[in-house]
Order: sequence, then structure tokens, then C-alpha cells
Amino acid sequence: MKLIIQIPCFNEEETLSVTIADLPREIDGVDLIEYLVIDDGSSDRTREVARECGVHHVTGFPGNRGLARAFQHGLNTCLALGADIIVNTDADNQYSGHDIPKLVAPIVKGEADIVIGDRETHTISHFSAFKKFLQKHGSMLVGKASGVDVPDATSGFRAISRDAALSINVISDFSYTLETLVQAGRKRLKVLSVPIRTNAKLRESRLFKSMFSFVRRSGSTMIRVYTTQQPLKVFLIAGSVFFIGSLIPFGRFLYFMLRGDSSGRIQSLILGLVLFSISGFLATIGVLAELISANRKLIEEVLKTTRDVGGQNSEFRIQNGKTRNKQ
Ligand SMILES: Nc1nc2c(ncn2[C@@H]2O[C@H](COP(=O)(O)OP(=O)(O)O)[C@@H](O)[C@H]2O)c(=O)[nH]1
Ligand SMILES: [Mg+2]
Repeated sequence: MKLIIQIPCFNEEETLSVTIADLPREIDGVDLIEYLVIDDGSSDRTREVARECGVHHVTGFPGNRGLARAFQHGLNTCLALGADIIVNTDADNQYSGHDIPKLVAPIVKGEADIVIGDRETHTISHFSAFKKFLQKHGSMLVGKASGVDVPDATSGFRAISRDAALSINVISDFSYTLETLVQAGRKRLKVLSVPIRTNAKLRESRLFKSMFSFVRRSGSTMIRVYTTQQPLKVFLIAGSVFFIGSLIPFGRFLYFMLRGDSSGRIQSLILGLVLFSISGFLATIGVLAELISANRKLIEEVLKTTRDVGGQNSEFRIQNGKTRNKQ
């Protein structure tokens, strides 16, 4: 059983060495532990620090492509390196590396596909009351939308089985945390949460400049991701709002017509027809989007097979950095 711990980094020269020092060297049930740093176009010494700290693999991009892309690139790299389990953690040492065995255990035992480290955010002293409120109710909302019960939806401290990593395709630009949960729910992956410890804060969040930007960006990511996964539902809901809206002017028109007074009520009829047409239009888009989404499922199945290059059961294995056929 091979575990790779991946750390997405953007200008983390100051905190990366502390994070790496905190990572476990051995875990029960795991034969091999390796570290992977994904450097997202840092302009500081992140890569050098990673190498000085003995990180086994360093990959990344020449420019800054954002955390979601870096996360997905990390998963792909870990899969190609033959990881059976992948753990993601942050480079600012927010999460306690000592709790990685707790994250990994349910996957080793075959009891979960994904394990989320629950920070128990209501207990974190440097989180404001408003942030705690948002974390709690935001996670509940994400849980309702995804069908996955997670107390800490935005936690970046996670363990993912090889099979789950092969199934996940993050395509949003901003954050992977919510998208992976929605996909996990849709694909019926088993998601567990375990309580984990956090370390003292070393610096401010780089991802969220303010609470407002956190809510705005998380909200828009959630809507986009959910629409991609459940297009028919989203468009039918939007369509039914217009359909119900059309009943009011239609009703008004009918009411006056039945009373024998239909003159001058033509505006109601036109407004009703416009709203009704929009609802039909949205329902049609929903059906088309659902058909496109069915293709996505097929593409994901193909991707799953092609990305399984380094797997134990794969026909192909990566050896000495080269892909070669098993036979
Ligand atoms: N790849 C990549 N990682 C980033 C970027 N911004 C932040 N990160 C990483 O994402 C993780 C979490 O970032 P952080 O600023 O601590 O946000 P927090 O989760 O809100 O505390 C850290 O490992 C950062 O290095 C980015 O633009 N690209
Ligand atoms: Mg942080």
C-alpha cells in the first residue's frame, strides 16, 4: 500500500518546511509514504525548500493556474506514481500532520473512499463568530446539495482512495473542496469525516481576502458545479419558477374573461405567454444539458481507464519515470 501526501503550494517558502517536518514517516497498514509538492508558479524558493526538505516529487506549472488546477494535477501525478491512497494537506501547516493516520485508516480498512478532516470549526479560537456560522451553515447547505454529510465541507485535509481519485475530475477554476464533494455524492462514493487537530495560525488565508469574497466565490462555484452534475434538476427548478409566474397573469386574464370583460387585459395574456415560453425554453435546455451530461459520464469512464497508468492492476506501470507495458 503506497501513500502519497500532496501539498499544493503558491509562494510557501516560509511555512513549507514546518509543514513537511510535521508529516508522518510511517503509518500502520501503509508500506511506503512519499511526499509530492505541486508548485503553482511560485516566485519564491518554494521548489528549492521542497527539495531541501527531502520531498520525493516536485511538480507544478510555470505560472499561477490556481488551487483547483494544482489539486487535480496533483491527483493525476499521484495516480501515475502508483499511489493507492492520496492525502492532501495545506502548506501553511494549518492541519496537524500527526492526524494523517486517522485520515488514512478508514481507507486502509476499506470503509471509505474519501475521508475529510473535520476541524470542528466551532472550537477554533481565531475564527470569528460569523466565520463559524458560515462554516456550519455552508457545510449543511453543501451536504444537502451533494447528498454527502460533511461537518467541514471546505477542509482541505483529506484522504482519497485510488479508485475515488480516478473518478474525480475537478474542472472549476477556484476551489476543489466543494466540487469534489458534489462529484462524490453523484458517484455514490463513501465519504467519512474524522475529527482532526489544527495548528496555530502562521499567516492569513491567501485564498480568501474577505468573508464576502469567500461567500461569493464559494456560492458561484457551488452553483456551477451543481448545474454541471444535475443540469435537468437545475433547469427544471428555474423553469417551474417561470411557469408558476405565468399562472398569475393567465389567471388574471381568465378571471376577467369569465366575467365577460376581456378588453384591455391583453397585456396579461402576453406576459403570461412570455413567462410560459421561457419556462418551456428552460425545460428544453435542461433536457439537452442532461443529454450532454450523460456524455460526460462516458468520457469520465474512459478517463478513469487511461489515468490508471500506475495502478497495481493496470496493464501499464511507470518505471524509472517511463511508462512501459507490463508484459
Ligand atoms: N496551487 C495553488 N495553491 C494555492 C494558491 N493559493 C493558495 N494555495 C495553497 O492552498 C493552500 C491553502 O491556502 P491558504 O492561503 O492557507 O488558504 P486557507 O485554506 O483559506 O487557509 C495552501 O497550501 C496554499 O499554498 C494558488 O493560487 N495556487
Ligand atoms: Mg491556511
